[in-house]
Amino acid sequence: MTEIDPTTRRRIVDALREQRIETPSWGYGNSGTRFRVFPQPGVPRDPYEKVADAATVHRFTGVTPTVALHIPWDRVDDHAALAGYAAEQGIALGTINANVFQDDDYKLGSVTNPDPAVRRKAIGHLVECIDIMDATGSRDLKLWFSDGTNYPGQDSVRERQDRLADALRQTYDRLTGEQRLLLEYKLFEPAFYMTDVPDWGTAYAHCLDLGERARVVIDTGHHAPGTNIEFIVAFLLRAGKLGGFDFNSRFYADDDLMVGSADPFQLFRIMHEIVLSDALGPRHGVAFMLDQCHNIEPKVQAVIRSVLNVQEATAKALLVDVAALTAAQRCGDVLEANAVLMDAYNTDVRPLLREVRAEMGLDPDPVAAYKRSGHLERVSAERVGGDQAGWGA
Ligand code: AOS
Ligand code: ZN
Ligand code: ZN
Repeated sequence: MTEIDPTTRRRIVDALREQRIETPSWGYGNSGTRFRVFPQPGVPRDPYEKVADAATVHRFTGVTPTVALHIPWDRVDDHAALAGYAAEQGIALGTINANVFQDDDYKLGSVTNPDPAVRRKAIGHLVECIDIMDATGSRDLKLWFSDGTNYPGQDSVRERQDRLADALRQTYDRLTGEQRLLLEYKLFEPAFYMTDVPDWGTAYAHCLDLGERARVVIDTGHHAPGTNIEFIVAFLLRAGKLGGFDFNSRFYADDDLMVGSADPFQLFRIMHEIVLSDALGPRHGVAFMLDQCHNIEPKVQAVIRSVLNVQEATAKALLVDVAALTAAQRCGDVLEANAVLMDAYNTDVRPLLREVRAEMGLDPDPVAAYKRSGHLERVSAERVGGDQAGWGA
């Protein structure tokens, strides 16, 4: 990597300062697999303490000013009051995640269930989530459906698509102002034969039908192995339909490990497409969210680590010499084009990020600063009987 000129450096530093990453309330609670949930000391006992942990992450990173909520896991009597508490802590409530997958009624599906009464119940929950958004001031409703079938012939694929379209329409029509509907897809699990929203194409088609304020969410763990996720990013950005990401890492399926830990190069390739499309800043409407579960690692520290991983991938993407890349592409110089990209990826951006943090008045090493702060020791003493995130019950 050649020396960065001062103008480019300024542009990169400003972009990194402007970056926003949303952390998930469920990432702070106890989680696990169906084999075992290992409880950890100091985990939040209620949504207020999850918000407090998210605010702690923001104090050390400076780029995570919102926390995503999950309903019903984070249902409280007064969501406006929770939003007020978040503001006192220096953050805001972000995306509202609907949950229509943990009720006995949803065994055969929620919005695509063959029983109209179950579908009505599910749609009622989605509408309730929008009521909560009205109270919290959240912009985005994120929908992930576990709906699908386990056996060929179990239900009509086509009718389930009709039911899905109808539920999405009723939900979308309830949105007001700047509110958006973000539709997340997932290849499989818990349905193993057919999932009703299995891929970006299905999500995209439904969002296209719905209208301007419906967009697709890419959860990086929701694809078949080997899927070229950055292609999906580029396609959806070009179509104006990328609503955001659920970032996490996977080795096998929906592992929900820390983003950038399994395949940092993939994260860089994704961020490269974001930078090329000038979609990094908050005004572009792409929400960068984490969707992770920290089963064995300390949670707040793991969320901080994840944020740093996203920042490192972003800094590398911002370092790509786009003029040199374009020149190489235009004249068909395959190896030079690839070399330009790899040059940026192979640059150690940690010194640059330390400068960014110092400029922002933060400790240049957020993990070390967090460990020094004694936060984990303090909450471990204060919080007894921490809550399960909701997963792996
Ligand atoms: C499920 O696999 C999806 O990743 C959802 O995004 C997730 O369930 C939800 O947002 C919170 O757990
Ligand atoms: Zn997700
Ligand atoms: Zn997932």
